[in-house]
Amino acid sequence: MIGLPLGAAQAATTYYYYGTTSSTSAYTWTNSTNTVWGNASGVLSGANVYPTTGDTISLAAGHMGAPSDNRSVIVNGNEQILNLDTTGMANPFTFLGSSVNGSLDIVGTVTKNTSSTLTFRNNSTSKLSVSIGTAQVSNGIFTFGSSANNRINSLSITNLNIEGTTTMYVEGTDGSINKIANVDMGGGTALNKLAIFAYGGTLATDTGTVEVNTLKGTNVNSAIGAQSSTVAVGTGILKLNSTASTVSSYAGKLVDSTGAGTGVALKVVKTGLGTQVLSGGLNVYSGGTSIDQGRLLISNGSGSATGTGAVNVTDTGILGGTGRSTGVLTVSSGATIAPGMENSGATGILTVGALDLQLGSHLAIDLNSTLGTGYDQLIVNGTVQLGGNLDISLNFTPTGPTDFTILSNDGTADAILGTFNGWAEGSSKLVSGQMFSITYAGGDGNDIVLSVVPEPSTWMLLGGGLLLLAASRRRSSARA
Ligand SMILES: [Ca+2]
Ligand SMILES: [Ca+2]
Repeated sequence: MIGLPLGAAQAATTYYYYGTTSSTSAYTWTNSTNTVWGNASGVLSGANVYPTTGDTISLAAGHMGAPSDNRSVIVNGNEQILNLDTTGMANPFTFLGSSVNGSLDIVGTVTKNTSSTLTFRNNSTSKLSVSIGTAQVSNGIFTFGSSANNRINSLSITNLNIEGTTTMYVEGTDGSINKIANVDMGGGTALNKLAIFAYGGTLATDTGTVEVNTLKGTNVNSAIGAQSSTVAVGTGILKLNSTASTVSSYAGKLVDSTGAGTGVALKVVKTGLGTQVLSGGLNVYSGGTSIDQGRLLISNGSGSATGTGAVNVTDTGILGGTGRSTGVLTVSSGATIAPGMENSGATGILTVGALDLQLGSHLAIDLNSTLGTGYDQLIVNGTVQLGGNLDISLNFTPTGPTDFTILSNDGTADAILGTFNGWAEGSSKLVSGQMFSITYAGGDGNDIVLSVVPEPSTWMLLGGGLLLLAASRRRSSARA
């Protein structure tokens, strides 16, 4: 970012764009009485800040000719705008790359609240990088890159709030990562959309990425998806790079196509040490989910929070929650499945597709009580292949023989393949001072059941207690 100009505080002024023709041929920026800056060639040029601290430039109606006119300015160099207000904007407007690679830094707020399209893009021969402090979008189309030949070189937004019936497009160059630190898809029920374009979409390997630190919103009709301007190949990647210690929750949809244009696959990648919750039940993306770092919690009551594709938990990633996922689930060495919401200690029932718990991976099970959801359970719809570690956290004192169905394998026919590391069929082990035994043929025949095994002395005490209780009851009934 370019530094703000220093100087004495002054009253904020709004400057208006007066385009005299369509395209880029001539424009001026004025306040109500004076032409303040601008030039005849329609270029923001040189290392400039337009206007000064606290000022806003406006693309308001009444200053830009007929509503059908397309207006644009070329960004030629590294330019800075403080605020951009499109209240009342009636014309499509474009900030356009020039013959040299340039940047546009809008350090304050962009307000986008009319149906006219606001575009930022490269031209066919050079690149434009855009950074924005806060973008408040509540109407129309807000687009970065507009076609296969006119993408955006890079995009960085600190805070993005999308509300209303709005679509935002991001089409970066191949392999580029566009960053939107905090995305809020808003509340309500409007059909707002964020579309991530796969670069050109002409090759299967083409990708476009939007990286997000926190993704939130309670609107279940919000949609984040992948698109292509040409043909349906390539992948749009939503990277959830959650900042450490942050927890954000998104209730909207994750889809292959947001509806306009040709669909390509959306892939979701979880990185960063923080937690992202996905609670929507209408996620139908097909590009798969990779959880490489931090925690992805799913809490959907129906459908599949992770779409239809495969789910891979790798490195130090954790998949948890109380929701449902249908894709084939592979957990690599170092990675963890932990039913229940939030951090360790919470219990819940997590439903997943076919499970491959590989050597060195972990299934973390909290035992907090004997009640239905008082202990963690994994429901698997599909095959179960085991080789990882079973990590038991015993958080209460069992008072007698107790069974915990920690993994419910669908049906009765498909036997579990393999065992947890160090837990052979029928074996017993001491965990937190308590002896447990395990079977992989429990429940209806193919479920994993962990049983508390009282020590012989405990049995005797327990047996004695029961005798005393029985004697006490006999005496009580004798007195009645
Ligand atoms: Ca748990
Ligand atoms: Ca079963």
